[in-house]
Amino acid sequence: MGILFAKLMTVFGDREHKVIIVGLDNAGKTTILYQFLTKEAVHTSPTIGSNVEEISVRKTRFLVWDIGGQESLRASWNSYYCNTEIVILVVDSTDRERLTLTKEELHRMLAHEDLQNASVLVLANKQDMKDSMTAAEISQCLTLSSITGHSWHVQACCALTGEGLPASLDWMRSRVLAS
Ligand SMILES: Nc1nc2c(ncn2[C@@H]2O[C@H](COP(=O)(O)OP(=O)(O)OP(=O)(O)O)[C@@H](O)[C@H]2O)c(=O)[nH]1
Ligand SMILES: [Mg+2]
Repeated sequence: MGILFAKLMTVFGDREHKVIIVGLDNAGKTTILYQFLTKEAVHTSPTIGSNVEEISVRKTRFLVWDIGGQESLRASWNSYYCNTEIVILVVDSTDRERLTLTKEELHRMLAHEDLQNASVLVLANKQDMKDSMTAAEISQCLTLSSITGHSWHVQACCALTGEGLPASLDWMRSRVLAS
């Protein structure tokens, strides 16, 4: 009965689903958060701490936390994990040098007990830049296929134009409605 009630609440849009946006500094997390919200590219500065916004997708409400990605801030990412349903990992698709570091952060995160039920959306951002890696290349470098305990998806996008972001929100919505 409890599960049925929770599902009905979800369908009628009464429950917020917690989402966190993580990734290295300069990946484009804050630009994505505000592109989700306003459908425009905003000017950003490096995030110290976090930003939080509510985003609605056809009556499904997400509470989206955008967390600063600078090295000194990464140790505190885990304070945001509790009750998270979706982790969005943003990757700067031109940043080949730090992809291994991103991979380590991703796999460390997914081992955390507070994220055991979370789904993972990897956004291969900055697709407008020439020489950006494709979503398939990033998927391979991050060894996403080795992730078995979490539902995951990779999506190419450009936070400046918003390309790829509506499809990302659709995936997020389908995930929370399915669970
Ligand atoms: N060319 C291009 N630039 C982008 C894109 N997305 C973000 N940027 C730029 O990348 C820079 C960093 O973007 P932010 O959104 O502030 O990055 P962040 O991941 O929030 O960084 P931290 O808050 O330091 O963790 C800004 O100059 C953005 O305009 C994109 O898709 N294409
Ligand atoms: Mg930021």
